[in-house]
Amino acid sequence: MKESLKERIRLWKNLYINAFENAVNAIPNVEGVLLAYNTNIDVIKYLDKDDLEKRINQIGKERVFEVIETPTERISSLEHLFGGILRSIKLGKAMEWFVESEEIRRYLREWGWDELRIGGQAGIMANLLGGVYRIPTIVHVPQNPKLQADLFVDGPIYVPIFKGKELKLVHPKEAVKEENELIHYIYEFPRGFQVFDIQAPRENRFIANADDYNARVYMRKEFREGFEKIAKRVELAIISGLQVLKEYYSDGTTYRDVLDRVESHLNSLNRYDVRSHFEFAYTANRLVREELIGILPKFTSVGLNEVELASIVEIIGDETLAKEVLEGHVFPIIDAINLLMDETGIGRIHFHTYGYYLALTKYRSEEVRDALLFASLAAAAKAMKGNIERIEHIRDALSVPTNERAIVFEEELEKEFTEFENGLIDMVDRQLAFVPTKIVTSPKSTVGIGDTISSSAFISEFAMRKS
Ligand code: 8BR
Ligand code: GLC
Repeated sequence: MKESLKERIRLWKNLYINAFENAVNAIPNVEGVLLAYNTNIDVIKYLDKDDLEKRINQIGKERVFEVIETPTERISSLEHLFGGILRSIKLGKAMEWFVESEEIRRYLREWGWDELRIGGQAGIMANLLGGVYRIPTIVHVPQNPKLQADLFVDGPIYVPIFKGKELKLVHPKEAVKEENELIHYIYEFPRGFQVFDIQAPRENRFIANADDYNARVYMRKEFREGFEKIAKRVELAIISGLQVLKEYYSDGTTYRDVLDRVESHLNSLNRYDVRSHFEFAYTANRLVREELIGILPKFTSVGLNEVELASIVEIIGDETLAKEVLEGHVFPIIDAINLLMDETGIGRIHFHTYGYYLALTKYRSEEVRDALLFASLAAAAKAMKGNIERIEHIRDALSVPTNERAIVFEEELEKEFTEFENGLIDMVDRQLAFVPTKIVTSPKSTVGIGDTISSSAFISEFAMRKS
């Protein structure tokens, strides 16, 4: 059946409204979720052209511009810092470089910020799942200083602490310690942002990471010694923060030491039948990336974007397919996620990109699509507000227009797969779900949208299938 663009948009509008109701009604069914491992403090600064140009002129524009072309990927001087920021603006790409020098860390503090937010995938998801969806949430915090604890919203958000031999769950604000402040300085810029002759092709951010704990996936004692007890208290787990691992560290340990611990956590989760999702952030080190693909069979689900999928295809597929995935066309992406499922046997793959999401599952269920639609509303709310505070903010996103460009993909999918209906395609032993997303024209900020998408889809799908 051939519908006009207008009719298709109207059909999706109805699907969106139903999905929102179904998800919101089902979410209270989730009894507990665990989020590990990376939590930090995000300080957000919205870049100002005059301020940035003045600072760059002071240290010498030429040397900064050299870094744009030959990126250092780490920061030990002001040239590296500003070169990184300008490179990110020029390419419109998200980047995260580690700050090695104490002097630069002091400079960053003095430069100041506009907003403080909880950061790290685990931290961000905790405020959403515990604070907004009101699901009992246990979150790993490598350090728990007051500045960070105060950024957790009120609600059923817990960190485990030992009282004698007993493991207790308390809100992070009730477990504050004089520990380190793990700060990530986030420099956001809008599409079209101009500095010297450089213009941002799209909105994005540069992150200067001044955090020695998450960089090594530090796990606090309660997680090292009490993990079994933690696993028993939850139905779902979302694991993130492994993207930073390096091949080896100066004290002789390697990524393998961390991954052994992660695998033992996964074994515990699987023993207690806890469904687990892995949030696959961009992992620069190829060997670590290979190892992460290697542990995917232990997970129930994985979430990724086009850059992350392409980086996986470089390993399990070939360069041509990796390139096609990056270009964002839907058919190579479908080939790539099928390949990833063949290689790892994982039961659910959630792919998200600007304009549409896909989910490939080993089971058939309309709830998979509804969960993607709900996630798209949550993403639009996050883009609009920066912080989602109430479920009503997500409802408000129903009025954001549905991306019309993705409707072209929908038509192509319909031509290719005769079975295609309401975003669902039956692929014999698998189901593919496709949804066009809501796109906010001038987002407030971009950080944390990916985490919002993956966690909202994973938990709402589970909740709806449970009810
Ligand atoms: P990553 O950080 O994992 O790339 O996730 C970002 C996701 O946020 C994109 O895949 C896209 O779906 C979504 N997104 C972005 Br970026 N800008 C958006 C906007 N203005 N409105 C809605 N979603 C957006
Ligand atoms: C990375 C960054 C962190 C940010 C998060 C958002 O983990 O280090 O600062 O909050 O991404 O997804």
